[in-house]
Amino acid sequence: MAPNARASLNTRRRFLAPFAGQAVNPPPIWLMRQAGRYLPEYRATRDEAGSFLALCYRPELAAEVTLQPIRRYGFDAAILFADILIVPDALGQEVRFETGEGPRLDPITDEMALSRLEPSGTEAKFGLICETVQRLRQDLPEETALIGFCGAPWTVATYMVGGRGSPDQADARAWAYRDPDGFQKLIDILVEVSIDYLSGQVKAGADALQIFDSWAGSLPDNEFARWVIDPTRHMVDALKARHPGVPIIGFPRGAGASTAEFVTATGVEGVSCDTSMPLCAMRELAELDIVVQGNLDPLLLVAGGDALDRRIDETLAAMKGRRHIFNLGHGIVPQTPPENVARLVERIRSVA
Ligand code: 1CP
Repeated sequence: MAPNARASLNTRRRFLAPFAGQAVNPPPIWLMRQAGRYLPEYRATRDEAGSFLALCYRPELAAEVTLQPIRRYGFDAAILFADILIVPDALGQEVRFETGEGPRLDPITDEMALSRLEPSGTEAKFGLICETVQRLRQDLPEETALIGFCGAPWTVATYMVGGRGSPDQADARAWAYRDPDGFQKLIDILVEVSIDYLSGQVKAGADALQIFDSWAGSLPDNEFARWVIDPTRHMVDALKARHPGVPIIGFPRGAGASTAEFVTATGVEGVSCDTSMPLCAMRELAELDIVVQGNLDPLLLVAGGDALDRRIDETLAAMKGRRHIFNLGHGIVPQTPPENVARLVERIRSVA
């Protein structure tokens, strides 16, 4: 039996129960960016690697930082330690992470520049990431699920075109308006390589996949359909054909009123909701026969105390009886006190 088929039948992994149709109480928990700078042991391993990308490409160290939050908190799922910008880096658009400044890439701003990309040359770098997955499947506790991931084509394209993170994704949006056929070629390349990349992660032992579309919210509805829904649907169709039974979670951050359409049109089995999604809307999304993940404000994990406890309780009450996975609405921020994460896990597991 393929490793993924065995894993998805493994009822000891509570994380997978909601995908098999079961609402579990308390809900499974994991947190976006659960490995990262808020943990002193992460900072030590990152220093040992020398740079962020070196850490991603050293399977033994990447596996170690993935395991660190599992050891501390016993989350129900681990997420592979890598980054959404591994894909452009593997395509030959070199990515640099400058300390304190975020990612930098040499921008690709028109169809001509696409010739700089080498979709057939991704194997070595994807291979290193998949080696991390393999190690993790060996080293993780049997009851902990392993999530593989990549960035959605639209969000990855915003970094490739802008050359860095930006508040409005203006460069990618402008290209998409100016020359939709040319921009489509970039999206098509990303769809194809991302399918292979995720498929490799499943073959290496990932139990579930998450597709991060962090900048989905910057597009008006017709553009959202073309650059967010269509590419995601292609990926989901291809991955389902290759790996039936491996759940896929979409994270169309900021999609708001378009989230239900995203769910029904893409065929994802789970949707991760950002912090601005009202709890009553999360409950409604759960009626679409999917798993709903989210959506605590990461800043509540910085604040801690009663404010944190109250919102945890409200979230649990709103989602009780639904197929819910507890998570944040966006990634943990570096100034989060690690003890507040412990408080969160303890409260969810005791109150629910
Ligand atoms: O050590 C460091 O200083 C690097 C900080 C860091 C970390 C810990 C970056 C740089 N990436 C990561 C890991 C990461 N990134 C994971 C690993 C697993 C985990 O969750 O524990 C994942 C899933 C991501 C995904 C990611 N990277 C997204 C999607 C989710 C989101 O946060 O919206 C995005 C947009 C990125 C790009 C990126 N990578 C790193 C930074 C600082 C950024 C954001 C850049 C920006 O927009 O300014």
